[in-house]
This record gives sequence, C-alpha cells and structure tokens, in this order.
Amino acid sequence: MIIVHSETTKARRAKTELDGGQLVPPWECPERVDMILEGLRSAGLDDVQAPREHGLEPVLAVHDADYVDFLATCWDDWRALGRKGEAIAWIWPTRTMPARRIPRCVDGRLGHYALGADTSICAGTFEAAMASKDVALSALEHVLADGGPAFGLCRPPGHHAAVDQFGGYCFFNNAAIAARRALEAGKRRVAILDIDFHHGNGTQQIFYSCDDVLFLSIHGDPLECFPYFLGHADEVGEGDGAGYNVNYPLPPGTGPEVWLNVLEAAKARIAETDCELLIVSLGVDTFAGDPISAFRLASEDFLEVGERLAGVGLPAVFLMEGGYAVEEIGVNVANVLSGFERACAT
Ligand code: SP5
Ligand code: ZN
Repeated sequence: MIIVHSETTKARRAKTELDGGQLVPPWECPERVDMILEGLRSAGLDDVQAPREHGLEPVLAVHDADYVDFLATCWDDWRALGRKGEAIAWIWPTRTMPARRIPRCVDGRLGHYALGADTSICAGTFEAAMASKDVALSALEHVLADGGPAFGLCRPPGHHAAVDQFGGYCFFNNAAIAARRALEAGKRRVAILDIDFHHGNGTQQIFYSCDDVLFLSIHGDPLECFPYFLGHADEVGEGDGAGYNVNYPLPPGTGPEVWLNVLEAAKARIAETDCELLIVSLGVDTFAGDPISAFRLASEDFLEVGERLAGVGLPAVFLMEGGYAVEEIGVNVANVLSGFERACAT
C-alpha cells in the first residue's frame, strides 16, 4: 500500500479551540501527522510518496467559489483588523434570523461560513487544507492508475466540511473531492464509508441528492454527540439520491462487537449497490482512549476493522479523518491498513 504525505499538512498550527467554555490547545494538532508516520513506519508501511499539486479546480467541483475565497482571505482580513487571537466564529444566522446576504465584515462572514466554534482559522490553515486535498487526490490517482490501495494522510480532516461551511476541524472535504474526481475519471458509482466517530455531515450534505455516490456513516448518535444536528437514521437522501445515504447512529459506549456487526450491515449495503470504488473516511477516534469521543474500540480491534474492509472487495482509498489519542493514533491507523493488506493477500 502506498502512503501519500506532505509536510505542508502541518502548516496549520492553531493555538486555540473553544471547548467546554475555555480556549484550549486544539485536539486536531500537527503532531498527529508525525505519530501516524511513525506508526506506519514501525508496521513496515514505508512507501511514502509526495502528492502532486492539483490546483483549485477539483475543490471548486465540490465547494462554492465564495467559500473557497473566504478561506483563502479570512486570516489576512482578520489580521488587518488588528485582532489579537485566532479567527473564530461567534455569531450565526439562526432559525429566527436566517442567512439572506453574506456579510462584508469578517465576523459576520465567519458566522456565515462556520458550522461551529470548535475550529479557529490561523496562519497556514488554507495552505494545509490545500495540501490535504492534494494528498487525497494523489492517493486516488494512484488507485485509479494501479488498482492497488492507497492511504492519504490528510490533515486537516475533511468530512465535516460542507459545500460552503467549515468546522469540526475540516475545511475542504477531501473524501468528497476525491469522489467527484473519481466520477469524472469514469467510475460510475463510488461508495464513501465513513468510520470516524463523528457523523460525516459535510459529505452527507454534498451528496444528499446524488445517486452516484453512496454515503454510509457509522457514528455516535447525534442526539448525544457532535455535530448534533445531522446523522440520524431517517436521513436517507432526497430526489435522485433517495436511498443513497445511510446513517448508523450508535450510542456512546458502543464496543467492538456491536460496531463490527454494524460494519457488516454497511458492507452489505455497499455490496447490493453496484459501486466501483471504495473511499474510506478513516477516523480512529472510535478508539476507547480517544479524549473527545465515546466508542470503545481497542488498538487490536483496528486490525479486524482493516480485515473486514478488505471484504468489500473494491479498489480502496483510505483518507485520514479524526483520531485524537495522539500516543496511540499511529498504531491504530497502521493496524487498519495492515489488517486490510493482510486480508487482501490471503
Ligand atoms: C474530524 C473530527 O473528528 N472532528 C471532530 C470535531 C469535534 N469538535 C468538537 C469537540 C468537542 C470536544 N469536547 C470534549 C470535551 C472533553 N474534554
Ligand atoms: Zn471524528
């Protein structure tokens, strides 16, 4: 399996995240990348390749141009106002005050384009997001050309990013960008299987009325867990997309036995839907030791996760999403990928 990685994914070094009413050091930190690389190397997954630059065109196939422009300019606009801290949203359009125009002032623009206050924008955010989608696209290119699997060490992650909103540590939806590119390259239908602890609200929103992308997500029940407002089982897609969105919300405390059974149910849906490519939104925040999540998978369980994913039997692109137990993130990711490779070899 090839690994696609760019040091530029570490260009985002935010200092602050609003969590529990305090500004804390962000859970989604650049050290995650180094720990993953180390874990992969220890597991013999050492074929690390640099991404090719793909520019903005594949981004604009998913995200609105005004949103991309906002991300590109937000930090400079914020700095120009002489602000001391990082750029963070604090007022939003709401039910009683719905969005009708896009404000001119950066505070209003932040509220327009943010889905939460957990993600501040700082120097290097846009550069890292650009590198992250290049990593995803290059991993995809490898799979399209070669048929063999690839892991894109994306950072920042992507699955919370919607057509014109950032949040949940995500800016560009890497999996969605890769899926659209795969369709352009001739794949007739792509499955995106999201196994991050959190619901992939952005990916769901982007493809909600599409029948050429089957989106499935196994996640903490939104009644209890971030992102709270999307991810229920009755969200099944609309229009042409009806039946192509599949949510498996599970209660906090869910352990490996139940989780793996649900994975089998998701695999069965993929098998009956005629897909030509599998994109795995790979979060390892399902780990029992994750500091902000609530499932109970152990490090060894991730080997089993990888083995079971091989059973899907499709060309596979793994794209990194969440996982915040920094000490164990390397072994957890390496276990998924080694389990997958081992099962493919047999
Ligand atoms: C990609 C991804 O996994 N994004 C997750 C974003 C979650 N952001 C909100 C986190 C709230 C954490 N509160 C934890 C309290 C325990 N100290
Ligand atoms: Zn997550």
